[in-house]
Amino acid sequence: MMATTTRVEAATSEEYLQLHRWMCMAKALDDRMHILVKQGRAPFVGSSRGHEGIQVASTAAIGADDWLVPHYRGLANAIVRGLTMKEWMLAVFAKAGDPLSGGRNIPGGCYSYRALKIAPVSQVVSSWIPKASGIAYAAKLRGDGAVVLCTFGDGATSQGEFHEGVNFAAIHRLPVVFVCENNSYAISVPIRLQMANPNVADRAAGYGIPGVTVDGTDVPASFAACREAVARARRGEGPTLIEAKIWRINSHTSEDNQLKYRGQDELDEAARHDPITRFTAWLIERGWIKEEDARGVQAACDREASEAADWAEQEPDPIAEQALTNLFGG
Ligand SMILES: Cc1ncc(C[n+]2csc(CCOP(=O)(O)OP(=O)(O)O)c2C)c(N)n1
Repeated sequence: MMATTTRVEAATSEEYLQLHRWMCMAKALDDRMHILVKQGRAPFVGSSRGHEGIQVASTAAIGADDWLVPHYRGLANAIVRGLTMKEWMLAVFAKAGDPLSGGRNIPGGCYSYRALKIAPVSQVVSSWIPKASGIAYAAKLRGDGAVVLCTFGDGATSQGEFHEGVNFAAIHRLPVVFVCENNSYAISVPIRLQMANPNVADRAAGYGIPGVTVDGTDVPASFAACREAVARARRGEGPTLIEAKIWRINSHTSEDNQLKYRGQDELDEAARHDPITRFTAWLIERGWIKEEDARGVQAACDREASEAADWAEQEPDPIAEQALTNLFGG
């Protein structure tokens, strides 16, 4: 049931420009966090550079009443759900007002946001996949029409929970869309040492569900594939496994130096597959944005990210006496 999606589903120029702005917001926050880490002001970045295209496409394909079960690299997913730059920076500086974890976790690593229907993010690779199927099972039992979007990396598909979660969703025809953001690496382990299949989507056949491979740096194609899978889930036809092939532009995290296992040639190639550059060119080609206006959007986002950081840094720290609040059930 392997298919390659290249068809462009009609979306309005306004929708596409909104996707572009969300991608620029994610890049601005990502770039700012790297600066803050270098300055010793922030602890850590798990970069989403290179992932923004598929992240905005998949998340824009679901609605406000649906659920997002993202992986830890899902900054652009959270932005599409409504997370603001100030909120993100409160988390980066582990401030009391951080709505993600109350300043208790590494930025983006482990959090949830109930009001935005973002289910708990975990560092335990692939542990969230059966949970996504569980949320979809609950939605089906309740008949509330909600769809669950579950995202993960290629490395996660080597874990047992991937098999258990996808298999369960397939058997019960659950309303869930699995999106594998295949950046070809699990930290330093290349995908050829993870699996013998050329495509993650090929694995879908083993569960009896459609598997779709899409170029995750192609935003219109990714959006079309995700909307189709969401519509299918909403019709009660069960899950789809979408594999978005992308390039990881930065190191796995700010604790990692990818030059130890990737050559400069490969990093240059990865930089040429920046989904923001590609999507901007696509928008310009259609006359939907001018080059200088696109640069202006990014510059405005960069300014906003910098101001959000300066603001958040001055916000109150968590109270020491409450360090264990909300961590353990009583
Ligand atoms: C169960 C488990 N094993 C190992 C790790 C260490 N670890 C953290 S991220 C990661 C790589 C995951 O790669 P992938 O799923 O491809 O996602 P990516 O980080 O590339 O987006 C590993 C092995 C972990 N957090 N959890």
